[in-house]
Amino acid sequence: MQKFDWADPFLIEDQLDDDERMIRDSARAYAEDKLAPRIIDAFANETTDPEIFREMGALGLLGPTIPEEYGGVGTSYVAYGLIAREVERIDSGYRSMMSVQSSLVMYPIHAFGSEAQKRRYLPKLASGEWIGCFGLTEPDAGSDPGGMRTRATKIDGGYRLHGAKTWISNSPIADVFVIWAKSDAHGGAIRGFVLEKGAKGLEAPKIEGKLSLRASITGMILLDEVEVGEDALLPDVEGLKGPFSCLNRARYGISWGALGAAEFCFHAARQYGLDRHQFGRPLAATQLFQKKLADMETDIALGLQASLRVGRLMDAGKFAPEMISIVKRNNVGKALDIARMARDMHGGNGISGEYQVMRHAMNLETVNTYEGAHDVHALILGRAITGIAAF
Ligand code: TGC
Ligand code: FAD
Repeated sequence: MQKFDWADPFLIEDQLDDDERMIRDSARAYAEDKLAPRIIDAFANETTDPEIFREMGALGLLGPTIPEEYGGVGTSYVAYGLIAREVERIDSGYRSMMSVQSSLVMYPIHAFGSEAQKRRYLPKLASGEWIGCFGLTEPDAGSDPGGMRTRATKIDGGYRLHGAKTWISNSPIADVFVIWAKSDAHGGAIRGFVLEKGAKGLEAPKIEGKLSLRASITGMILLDEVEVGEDALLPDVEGLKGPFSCLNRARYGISWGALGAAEFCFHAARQYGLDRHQFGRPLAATQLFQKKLADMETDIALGLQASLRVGRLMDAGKFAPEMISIVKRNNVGKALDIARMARDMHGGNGISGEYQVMRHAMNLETVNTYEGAHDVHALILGRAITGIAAF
């Protein structure tokens, strides 16, 4: 009989290959040695250290699925998920920085860009020398990006972009801006453009005072008649499937990442319950405490197994976006419940920065909203189940 491991109930470890374990170990060591010591201050002071991109780049953690010829390491989506899990075990904001760069900036340039765009941007994004951001959401177009107002107008030799994007991760420190806009020259279809910092009319002010994801800088992107050359257009995609294809990858990574945060909270609650005595015995000796731990372990184990399955299907080229909606929605929702529960199980200490569980709960509020809000993924699934769009 197999000995039961409370921290790995379904033996995920046995289901990984050597390369995946190696990448996971390297991400875990980096996260523990370099990210964990910074996070309490970074969250408290709302600071983002751009050096983190360089550090991640040096370890091959940025755009890891991109082929080596463009600076990536050409690894699997399972390995990408494992990286997200380790980074988000420390903080969702750090995973956000990594996943925007990888799935929302490097992926579209690789999948839809010209050879010249790939050569110009991907190696510097992979090394972290350049930081990227992804501009889809607008003040009046969040869950419904098809309602965007940003326009690209054809001019001699290129395009003029005008509009505003909001809630954009990394934008105030970004060198490279992937912008989605409705293009007059393409019958009003949504097209992707790659802009660079310093373009005349391009600004990216910081959104101050977030109570969530405070270690990951967020801003707007203001486009005031920004002129770009023909070479800024991503040539190989048209329509919403462009940005949605990027979101598929990022949402999948989030499904792993959120469980990393949940695992941190579960382990912390378990240890707290073993250490803390009330009524003459450890909290962990009470039935209510044990039930909460059992619920946490169950949701994490089921969620990890599901994300691993989706990752294997992605690697085999056999995934459907709705599979990703299931794991993004379920795993983030469960992680948020687990983080809130862990906060409660820590009593008063649960609200202190030192114990970290409340920070995870605050972060996961954002993770539950971005990349398709929890209920929006229910509607994506509802449409697939009934054939009726209820948006
Ligand atoms: P709909 O009519 O469903 O589709 C329009 C076109 O897109 C195609 N498509 C997809 N293609 C690839 N992958 C997917 N997941 C796709 N979903 C749809 C579809 O086939 C169609 O193609 P075509 O060729 O027929 O034109 O579009 P809709 O406007 O009805 O969309 C509805 C809905 C709810 C699915 C969509 O609007 C949605 O997903 N809303 C959520 C918006 C969202 O997730 N925003 C994320 C912004 S980025 C972000 O949050 C980054 S945070 C990063 C971080 O810090 O980690
Ligand atoms: P809304 O769309 O207004 O939704 C509000 C509420 O209404 C939600 O609960 C939603 O579920 C619900 N709702 C919406 N439509 C329906 C419906 N038809 N039926 C029932 N309920 C509905 N975007 C980017 O493009 N790039 C980024 O890098 C990025 N980073 C982000 C970082 C942070 C910290 C945050 C908070 C957001 C970020 N976003 C980014 C934006 C994010 O994707 C949006 O916030 C998200 O898509 C939701 O849009 P919204 O905020 O406009 O909410």
